[in-house]
Amino acid sequence: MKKAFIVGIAGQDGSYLAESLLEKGYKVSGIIRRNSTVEHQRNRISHLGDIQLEYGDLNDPTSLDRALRLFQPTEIYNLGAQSHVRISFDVPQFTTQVNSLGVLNLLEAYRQLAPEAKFYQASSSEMFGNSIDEDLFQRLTTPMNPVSPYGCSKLYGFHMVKLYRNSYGLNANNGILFNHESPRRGSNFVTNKVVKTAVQIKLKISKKLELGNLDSHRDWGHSWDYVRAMQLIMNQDTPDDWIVSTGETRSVRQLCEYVFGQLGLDYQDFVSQNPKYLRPNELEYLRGDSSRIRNELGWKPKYTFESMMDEMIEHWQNHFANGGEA
Ligand code: F7E
Repeated sequence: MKKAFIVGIAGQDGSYLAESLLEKGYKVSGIIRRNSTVEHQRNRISHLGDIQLEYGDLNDPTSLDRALRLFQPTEIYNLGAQSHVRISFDVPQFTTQVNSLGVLNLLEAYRQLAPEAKFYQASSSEMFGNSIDEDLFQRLTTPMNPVSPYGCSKLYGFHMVKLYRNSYGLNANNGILFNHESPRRGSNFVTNKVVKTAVQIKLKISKKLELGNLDSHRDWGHSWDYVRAMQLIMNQDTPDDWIVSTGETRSVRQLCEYVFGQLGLDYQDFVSQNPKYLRPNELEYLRGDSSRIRNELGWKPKYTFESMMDEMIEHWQNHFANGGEA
């Protein structure tokens, strides 16, 4: 029987992945961190019946050992991270401990206790920083020059996965995923922040939306499509590194224009810039070349930018119609 162990199972990607693997007949397990508001911690996975959960932390190697001994996975997914780029400037050490040393801790536990398993590392397009090829795409050969503590910490994890693959013959894979969103995205990431606040403005619960840089460009896909890419990567016999992206790019301004437009509003009447949301250093432009995973593994996203944003708008409309918290 296939047994998946997911670090970060309570997060956006972890919850979609767990759901999808359960449907495919996997036994699914994961670790969650201790949190003072226990009610909020399992929001994204409370609808999933049959998963095994233990407390654990990437920074506590004993908890990783214990989990691997207990669950004996055939597939290990590391989706755990301090994943907020701006916040990584406020807590650079913590970000590094989780996103860099945490990966090392998990790789060591994997090497020693479950070396027959396959391993997936959530690597990120933030590792590219402002490098871009002449045709305005990023791909595996594009130099990686990160511009945030988050990007630097992820680059360490990326290289360690390759090192463990090459040194110990492990089936360890990197998926370099570009931004991916959904109704389950935290509302301090720009897509869900814009959608949630625009719906609040439409309902007159809110009057304005303050953002940082409106001119940065992102390649935004849907988390549901991206966890399917993770599974395709893990179904290969030979370990490798893969780019997962839509190949389209839009600015934060275009995002606002679309979302407010869908609600019959003009974003320019409500959106202003607050320097508080600017970053000490910004990654300006992301657009990924995912032709290899499309051609070789047959991956194709189901969502378009528009259908994804429409789903997120509907989610927040239903949330407030049902008396959900502002
Ligand atoms: O920012 C700009 C901001 O925080 C997107 C993570 O999943 O993707 C994500 O990182 C853009 C940036 O995502 C606000 O400056 C403007 O240019 O939604 P975000 P991110 O930083 O791209 C990568 C691939 C990851 O791996 C990360 O884990 O939007 N922006 N105004 C804003 N961003 C936020 N959060 N809030 C604003 O008010």
